[in-house]
Amino acid sequence: MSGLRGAVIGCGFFAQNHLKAWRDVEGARIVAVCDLDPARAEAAAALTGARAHSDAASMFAEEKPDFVDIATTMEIHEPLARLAARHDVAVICQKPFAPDIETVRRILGFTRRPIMVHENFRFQRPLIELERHVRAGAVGTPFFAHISWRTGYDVVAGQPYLAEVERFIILDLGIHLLDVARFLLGDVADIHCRTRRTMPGAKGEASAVLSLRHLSGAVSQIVCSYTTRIEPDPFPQTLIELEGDRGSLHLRHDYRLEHHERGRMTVHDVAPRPPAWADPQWALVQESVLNTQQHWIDCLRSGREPQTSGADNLKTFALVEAAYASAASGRAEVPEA
Ligand code: NAD
Ligand code: 89V
Repeated sequence: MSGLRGAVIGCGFFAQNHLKAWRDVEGARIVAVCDLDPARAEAAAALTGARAHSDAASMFAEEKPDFVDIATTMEIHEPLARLAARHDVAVICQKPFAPDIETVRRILGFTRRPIMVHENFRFQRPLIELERHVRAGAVGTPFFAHISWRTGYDVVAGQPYLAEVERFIILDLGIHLLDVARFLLGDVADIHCRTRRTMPGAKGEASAVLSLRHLSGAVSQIVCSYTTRIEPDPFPQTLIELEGDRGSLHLRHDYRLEHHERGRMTVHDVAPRPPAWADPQWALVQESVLNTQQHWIDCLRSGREPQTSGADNLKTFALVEAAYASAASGRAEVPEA
C-alpha cells in the first residue's frame, strides 16, 4: 500500500506539533490542511507542503483523504467526525474526544471507519518504559500507584479557552492521567474525587485529587494542579510511584526511573528522544505526538485496533464523568462507559 494521504483540520496552537510530526511519520503524508482562519491554513500549508483549505466539507470532497487528523477544540469534534463518516474517512481526533460522554457515544455510533483519540501521555517515552517494567514483572503484582501532575506553568496563555470552561483540569489534564492509570493498572471499578477552584479568573476547577479502585484490586491516587508554586517546576512531566508485592518503581523529576527490589536500587534514564524540531520545554510532549501519530498510521495500515481507539477512550472518558459526579455527590462513583 503506498503512503496514506491525510488531512489536518484545525491548525492552531497545539496542531503545530501535529504538523511538524507528520513530516516524520513513516507511511503517511499530509496532502491538505484546513482552518477557518486562512492565514493559519496558509502557514500550515507552508509547513507541510500540503494544500490549504478554509472549509472542511469542500476539503473532504476535493482531497478525498484516507484519514483526517482533527486538531480543533472539543466542541467541533462531533461535526467534523460526522463529515469524515459521511466521506468514509478514518479519524484521529484530539482529546478531549468531546465535551461530554453522550457526544462521545454519538460519535462512536455514527463512525464506521477506524477512529482513534490522540491521547498521547501513554506514548511518552518515560511512561512507555515504566509500563514495560511493570509488564515485565519488575514490581510483581502491582497494588498501588501515585500519579502526580502539579505545576504553576501558565497553561491558559497558550490555550485561553481553558479559563472559560466549567469543567477544567480533569477534562483537560486529568483525562490524560486517568488514561495513564488505566494503562498501568487496568480498568477501574469506582472513583472518588475532590476538586478546588484555585486559579483566579478561571471558571472551572484547577486542582483535583482522585482515588481509583481498579478491577484488579489495586488502588491509585491522581493529584493534579495548575496552581502549584514549586521550583524546579516539573512541567510537563508526570511523576509516578508504583508499588507491587515484589518491589517498586519511581518515575522522578528529570526522567530518573528508580527500580527498588530486594534492598537494591537500579536507576534507568528514560528521558525522551525528541525530534530535531522539538522545543526543550515541550520535548516530552512533542516526541509523544510523533509516537502517537506513528502508532495511528501503523494500526491503520495493519488493521490493528489502536491502543487509544475511540472505544477504548470511551472507558477513560467514563472516568472523567464519574470523577465529576463524585465531586458533586461526595461519594465514590462507578464509571459507565
Ligand atoms: P486552538 O484554538 O489554538 O486551535 C484550534 C484551531 O481550529 C483554530 O485555529 C480554529 O480556527 C480551528 N477551527 C475551529 N473550527 C474549525 C472548523 N470547523 N474547520 C477548520 N478549522 C477550525 O486550539 P488548541 O489549543 O490547539 O487545542 C486543540 C486541541 O488540542 C484541544 O482539544 C486541546 O485539548 C488539545 N491539546 C492537546 C494536547 C496534547 O495532546 N497533549 C496539548 C494541548 C492541547
Ligand atoms: O496536554 C494537554 O492536553 C494540555 C496540557 C496543558 C495538559 O499540557 O492541555
